[in-house]
Amino acid sequence: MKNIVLFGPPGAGKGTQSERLIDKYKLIHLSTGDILRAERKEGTPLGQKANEYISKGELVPDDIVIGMVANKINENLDAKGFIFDGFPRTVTQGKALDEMLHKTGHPINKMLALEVDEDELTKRLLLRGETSGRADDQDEATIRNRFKVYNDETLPLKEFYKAQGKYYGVDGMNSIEMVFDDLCKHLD
Ligand code: B4P
Repeated sequence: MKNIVLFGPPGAGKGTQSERLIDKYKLIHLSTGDILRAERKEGTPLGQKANEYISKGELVPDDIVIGMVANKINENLDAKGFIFDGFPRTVTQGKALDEMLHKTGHPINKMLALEVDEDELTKRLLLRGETSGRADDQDEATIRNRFKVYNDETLPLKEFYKAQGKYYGVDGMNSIEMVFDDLCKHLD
């Protein structure tokens, strides 16, 4: 089993690269952002609650997200592995993920981190906001808040995985194809 965390700031290309990686390596794509947006679209209580946070660029509370991920792992215990996209986003989530995977006997192999500067990220998100309908991509102040939340709450995970010898940085400023090739080198 291959379990990979795809890491990076908002708009770094986690979703974009995950789609390609799951196609090539036949892993399960576990994107907490996608799951939360699907819940919101269906108008479930969880989706309505999540929307309060997403629309402001804040993180959805850990207990909600951790519960969703546990369900998805338990539904796919015979999978070849998972690409965790956008999860974990806090050290609490990282510790919870380690515990869940410990029970399966298949810990995280690597954290692959897409490194992109904030000007480029802002450009990408605003561009996506023109067509995606995602409110969190349309307003520059919300985008800046997402970066702040990332730096304060998510970036500490870099040290968390470094301490386990699992952190690998990849230049995410390159073209989608070049970034994909670099990620594959870490997976092959
Ligand atoms: P997410 O859905 O995880 O997404 P993201 O950070 O916005 O973007 P991603 O990095 O996947 O970017 P993408 O490939 O699409 O999170 C959304 C929100 O959900 C969070 O803010 C939070 O509120 C909530 N949430 C999710 N998970 C959570 C958790 N675990 N805990 C708490 N809250 C959580 O790329 C962006 C754009 O760039 C695309 O348009 C793409 O085409 C373009 N692009 C990608 N790579 C490129 C490249 N190499 N060159 C040029 N353009 C590129």
